[in-house]
Amino acid sequence: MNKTVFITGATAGFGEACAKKFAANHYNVIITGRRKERLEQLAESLATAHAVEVLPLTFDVRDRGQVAASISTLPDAWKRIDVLINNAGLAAGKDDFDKASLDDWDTMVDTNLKGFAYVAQAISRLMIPHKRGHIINLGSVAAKQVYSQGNMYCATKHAVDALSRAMRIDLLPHHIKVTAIHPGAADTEFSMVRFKGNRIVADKVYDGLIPLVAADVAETIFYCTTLPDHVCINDLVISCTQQADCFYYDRE
Ligand code: NDP
Ligand code: 8X3
Repeated sequence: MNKTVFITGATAGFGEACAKKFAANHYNVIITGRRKERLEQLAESLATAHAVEVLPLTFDVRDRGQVAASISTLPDAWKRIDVLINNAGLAAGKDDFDKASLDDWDTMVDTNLKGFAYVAQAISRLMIPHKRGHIINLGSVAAKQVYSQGNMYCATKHAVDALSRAMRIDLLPHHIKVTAIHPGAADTEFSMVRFKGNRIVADKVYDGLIPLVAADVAETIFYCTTLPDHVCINDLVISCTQQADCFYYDRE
């Protein structure tokens, strides 16, 4: 019988790449995000290419009513979730602390921290009766360091780091693995979202780099799920070879 993976933020970037990777490896896939059309297209292409079951669910992780309703009304056949990829998130803006937009801050806190936690709690409750499961949280190198103008984004990702450690402790008696993945610069829609569609500024992030791409991160996430039951990668930082950390790059 196929295993089941539940992926937030599957309409783009890491989430979409994970959906492809897990489907190609015979997982049934629950793909979620706000952009319904993209989810439906992805669902169709995965089901056709890999002969797996795909369930698209449209909801906004910031809305705890939507999160609860979407997860509590999963059909019974979809309630046995083996892996959660808790990935939906974003940076909104990159500004000095005194100039940053409060709306941007609210969006990041509501998505990266609160929405992240709503989903993790709801899915952990489905895993607990089975005494197994694997939660994979998307942090960032910004969960480990704070950089200029990264203020609230870095704070939300530090919170992901803290909550990953907290989940690992509280879910230990239920045999649920918790892995935090912390990527460096990866060329997805992330920078276009952060810089609100400004292509020139967005592209500068990857200037002179061969950056990570979404498939690199999906491969790594998938690898973490292939280890024996008694082995868990708790915390993993991944960057392109030209990036040492948030500050040191070897750009061409
Ligand atoms: P993308 O912008 O390519 O994808 C982000 C995904 O998150 C989209 O599918 C989007 O779906 C979803 N999302 C955003 N807001 C919400 C919301 N309110 N409700 C539901 N879904 C939402 O970014 P990445 O794939 O690069 O980023 C994925 C994660 O990885 C994020 O948590 C990000 O912080 C983190 N990360 C990214 C790095 C990078 O350099 N790219 C590096 C380190 C970490 P939709 O808009 O359809 O709702
Ligand atoms: C995304 C990577 O360096 O922009 O989390 O914070 S960075």
